[in-house]
Amino acid sequence: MIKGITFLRPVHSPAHFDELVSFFSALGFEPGRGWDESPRSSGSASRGRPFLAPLGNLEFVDGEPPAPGTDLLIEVTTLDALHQVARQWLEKNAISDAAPTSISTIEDTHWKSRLFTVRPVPGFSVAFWEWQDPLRGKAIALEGDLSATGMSFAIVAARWNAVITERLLQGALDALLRSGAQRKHIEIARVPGSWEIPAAARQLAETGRFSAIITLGCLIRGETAHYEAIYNEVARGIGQSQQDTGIPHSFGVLTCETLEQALDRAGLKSGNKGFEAAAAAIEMASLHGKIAQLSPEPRA
Ligand code: DLZ
Repeated sequence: MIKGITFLRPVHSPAHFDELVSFFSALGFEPGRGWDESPRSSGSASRGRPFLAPLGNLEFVDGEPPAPGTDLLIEVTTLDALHQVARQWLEKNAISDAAPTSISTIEDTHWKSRLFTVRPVPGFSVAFWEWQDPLRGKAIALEGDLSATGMSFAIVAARWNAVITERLLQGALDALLRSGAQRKHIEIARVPGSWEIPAAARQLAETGRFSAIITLGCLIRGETAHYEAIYNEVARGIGQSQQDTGIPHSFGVLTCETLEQALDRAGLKSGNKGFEAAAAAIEMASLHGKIAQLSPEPRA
């Protein structure tokens, strides 16, 4: 299964490395996990600083490329603001070198978009662009994105059947962090069993601090007296908290016949329902924000 794509950009000097890291940080890119290697027997040290984007693709072009002179294209949704930040960064950080740094004005392209190019260090050019029609390429529907950048989450995890719920928790954290959430913006609350999830979820939602609440638990019919009664109340309580507080709650409470079934859904044969619950929470938090910003007037 293809998971991600990385374009490596060796730089010409340590100074250029630092300048590029500063430039991409200033533009608001989410930093990935960097690395530093001490000198090996060859005598050279190396380091890397990745920058993450919610989406990427590898594109081969036959004929004239979309932005001649640059081989890195970054699609954005706020081109004018980005242009301003890039210009200010260049003014502050311009380094004297034989080949100058530069930034173009924003121009229309022949492919219904607007674009500018910037050379933050000599020998490295990048083009930023956005569609003229912001709905381009999208179905006319309100949809949440799967980027968790800037969002905060609370996870409520039951300790009962911990062998399962700890796996769900790891799956949920994996989904959040890989989607751009920061660990310091994730609060984890542990409760004794699934029965206690709704009360904790509601209290967390009522703080107003979280974009969404993720609930994780595991009820096993064979081991649970009044299984239906507990399950119904847990589901009702989580749903009611979501509706009363208006904060999205995702439902990651497994209801299984056997421990084996639960294990399958906690990362063995049938995916990890904790991961899925976190992905649903991200999407709903994003949709929640978009709906909140809808203009009161219908679209023309
Ligand atoms: C009591 C109980 C039982 C029998 N089974 C489960 C279960 O399968 N999964 C679960 O999350 N919790 C179970 N519990 C604990 C209750 O949810 C609750 O924590 C206790 O009854 C204390 O209120």
